[in-house]
Amino acid sequence: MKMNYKIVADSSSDVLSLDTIPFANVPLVIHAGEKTFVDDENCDVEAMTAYMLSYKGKSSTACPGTQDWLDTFGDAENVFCVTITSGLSGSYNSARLAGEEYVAAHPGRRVHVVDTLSAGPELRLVVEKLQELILEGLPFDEIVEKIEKYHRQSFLVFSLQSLHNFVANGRVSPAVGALVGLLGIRVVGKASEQGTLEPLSKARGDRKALQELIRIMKELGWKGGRVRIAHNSNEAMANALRDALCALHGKLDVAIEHCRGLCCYYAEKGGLLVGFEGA
Ligand code: X90
Repeated sequence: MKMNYKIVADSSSDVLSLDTIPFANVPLVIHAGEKTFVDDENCDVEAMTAYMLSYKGKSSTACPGTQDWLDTFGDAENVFCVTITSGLSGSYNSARLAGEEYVAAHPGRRVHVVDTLSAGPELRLVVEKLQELILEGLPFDEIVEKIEKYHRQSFLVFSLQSLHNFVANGRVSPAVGALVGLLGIRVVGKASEQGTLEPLSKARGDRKALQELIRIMKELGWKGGRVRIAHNSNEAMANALRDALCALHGKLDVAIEHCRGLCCYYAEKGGLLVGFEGA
């Protein structure tokens, strides 16, 4: 029964393609002065980073609109959308409206939108899980039930060296932003249940931040489940986390990647995002 399924995720997922199921990425965009970076497969993340370093003016981001989502559905009978947190972005709302329009125009077709209340590698986990459930041949409603349960038991933790772009775009309070003003200080935290940034502690240096991340992961029920790590120019920290987790649990399903445009912009240089299966 895996007839005509499609998975569509916004670009905060850092997922560009899938091998087995039709997939589309809906880009968010990053505006900086005269420049617009569309966070799709053509986004030159290195060039964007270099430009941002030299650019001192205001910058901002924008989520996809309803039509952007609609345009990706094609003629799929069953669509699963995976969005960045509705707590910080309008992407979920656009996807929901697109779903309503699509179903109204094509009775019998189905769209389910997952508001991950998260960003980055937690979306990748959800996309990969959806792929698995579809390949198992489960009916649509059962996949909906399973994926909603799954994302409530998966989590996102982060270590960030700067919250400048979060503050500049009004997505965290200046008080929270001030946590990481000092050189060498990282704010370590998680995506809250409302899908906002929840700082949990401060750490000096990546090594201390890693200890904090692992402590929080255990608190959230990590016992050797899948881990997806995304970083902005900090492969060393990503590798160190992978090695530490493997030392705790032996054989692990873990993958590391560099963030794409949107996550790079908000995670900023040195930032690390960790999506994982907890309890
Ligand atoms: O609609 C828009 O313009 C996009 C706004 C996105 C704001 C959040 C981006 C998060 C990227 C960085 C750190 C992880 C914190 C996640 C808290 C849920 C990832």
